[in-house]
Amino acid sequence: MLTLHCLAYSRALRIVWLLEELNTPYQLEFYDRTKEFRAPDALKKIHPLGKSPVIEDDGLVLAESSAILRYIDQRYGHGRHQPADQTPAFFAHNEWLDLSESSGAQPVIAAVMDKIAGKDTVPENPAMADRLGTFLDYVGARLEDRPFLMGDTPMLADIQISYLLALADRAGVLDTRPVLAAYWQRLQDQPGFQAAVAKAGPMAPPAH
Ligand SMILES: N[C@@H](CCC(=O)N[C@@H](CS)C(=O)NCC(=O)O)C(=O)O
Repeated sequence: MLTLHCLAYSRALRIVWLLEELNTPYQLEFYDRTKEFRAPDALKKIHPLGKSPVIEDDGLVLAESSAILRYIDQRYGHGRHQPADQTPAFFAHNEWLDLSESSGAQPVIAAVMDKIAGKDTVPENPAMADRLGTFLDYVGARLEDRPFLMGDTPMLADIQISYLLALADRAGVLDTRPVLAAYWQRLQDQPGFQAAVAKAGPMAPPAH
């Protein structure tokens, strides 16, 4: 059976969402954060990077949430959370799926860390604020005329970006972005999201 190594308040919630939605049997190994809000050393025994999510399945050990989502969707979901292979939509979806970790994660995490540190402006660093604005503008423009990134149905890219929206909301940066705030609400309304939070707790860290 597939094992998911899931750190509290982490990107691993994305994987729980997909597994719950596909009804795939899995074992959840749950890890609390350290006092410094880091991953415990135990995760380094599973994968050299020592981060979460990581899965083990049939001898395969896989890190990186986008790679894990693709693997699970192809192996257990017949690729139903991605557009048909080799179509323009398939490649566009790859861009949206990869965007979260490549361009979105760093400025969003900077914003939430500065918020937790009590800074007046988040993110405090102007270059990071600029990158955050570019990322959120791009996602917001995409959602002007569709409920989810690829149209009417949530796909892997929506599951992937949900973690960033949880953090952006926690940082308060959705307060002035109604299109993104409404999208974040639609994601939270998904049964897979709700099942994931019920199993593994919230995505964003608590307020104190
Ligand atoms: N790009 C990786 C990032 C993995 C990552 O940084 N995970 C965080 C949790 S959200 C982590 O394990 N942090 C603990 C630490 O670095 O000590 C992915 O998408 O899976």
